[in-house]
Amino acid sequence: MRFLTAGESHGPMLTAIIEGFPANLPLTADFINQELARRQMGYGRGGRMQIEQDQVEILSGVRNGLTMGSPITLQIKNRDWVNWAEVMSPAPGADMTTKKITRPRPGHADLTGSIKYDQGDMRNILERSSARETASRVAVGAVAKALLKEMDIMVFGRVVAIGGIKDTNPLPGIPWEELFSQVENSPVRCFDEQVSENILRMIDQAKKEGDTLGGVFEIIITKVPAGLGSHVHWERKIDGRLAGALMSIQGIKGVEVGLGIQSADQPGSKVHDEIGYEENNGFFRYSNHAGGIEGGMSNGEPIVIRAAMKPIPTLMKPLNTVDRATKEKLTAQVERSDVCAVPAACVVGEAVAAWEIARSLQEKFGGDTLEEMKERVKKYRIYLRQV
Ligand code: EPS
Repeated sequence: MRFLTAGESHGPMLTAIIEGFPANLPLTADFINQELARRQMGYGRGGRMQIEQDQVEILSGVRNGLTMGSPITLQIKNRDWVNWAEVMSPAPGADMTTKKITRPRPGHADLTGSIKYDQGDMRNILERSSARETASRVAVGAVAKALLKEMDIMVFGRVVAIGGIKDTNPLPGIPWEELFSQVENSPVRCFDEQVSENILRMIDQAKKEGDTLGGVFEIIITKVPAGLGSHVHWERKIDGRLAGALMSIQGIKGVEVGLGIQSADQPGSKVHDEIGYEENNGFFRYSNHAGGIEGGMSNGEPIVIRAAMKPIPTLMKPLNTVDRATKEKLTAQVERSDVCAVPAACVVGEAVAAWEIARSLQEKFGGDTLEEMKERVKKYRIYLRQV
């Protein structure tokens, strides 16, 4: 299973092609659109989200609401394109001056990208490095989620910190659905209402000061059978794959699994999860410090991974920089942008994690059709309860 995305932030559209997905999976544009809408929510977004109302068009691979096994093409139109048609035109004669960028933003792909690809106009870099691209990945992740749903696997994210304001409470011992629905109702995807409110104030303050905020989100994946991924070779380790997927989201600077960095501070007796056995239910762990992954494999406990996003590099009160062409010391270019996109990144985190789980599931169980895959997963789950 693989996918490619294409498209510029202010180009006509974003496109994704998924290849290797099983046939007969129920899939509708409505289901994908719900995920796209979730990504667009979140307090702290800028003017662009008022313009876009992301809607997917399924252009191939699906017929009569079911996948056919052939490549699936997804397309999301950029509504903002009408305002950029001359600037972003692929034809010779495009307007190359009105929106030209030569003053790179510290922390952005602008400068290094423009040197690497030798582009005098850094717009040619930011158009693709923009987190607008994540809309495509959320659409792809929605397809993966549709497959996981068939196996009863749920992927969900919550924000645990923004701008240094943290929800330090452990995961509340309530049913997942309850936790998820409370998170879904928070404008910053935060479970704790008081923390949510403090974060809202913090975002308002940052906006007033022309600044931006980063934060941390947590992805929880439930009912993953033990044994996805493998210890036998580096690129098959599921923690490596999930971490790589999360790190590939724009702005992410750190990822941890379970206790993560903290596990380095404590003795083994406090870190490792003791093993239990229940007849007819199989092996389990008494705690989940490992975040559901040991030896590069899922161990049957919920997978819990966190990712840290840096503050967005486009500051309304810009930092110092050097002009690409004149080498003059100036302040960075100011573009319309967001103050905080951590809640949106959290939804993107769900999508990329869902993809990696779906991919690992398909590697273990194979199957050209949904029925084959489901049957094999069902049998394996019986084995896990009896082993
Ligand atoms: C982004 C800058 C802003 C964001 C954009 C990511 O876009 P614009 O320059 O058009 O105002 O809104 O995010 C999206 C468009 C999106 O769909 O998430 C950037 O520079 O990364």
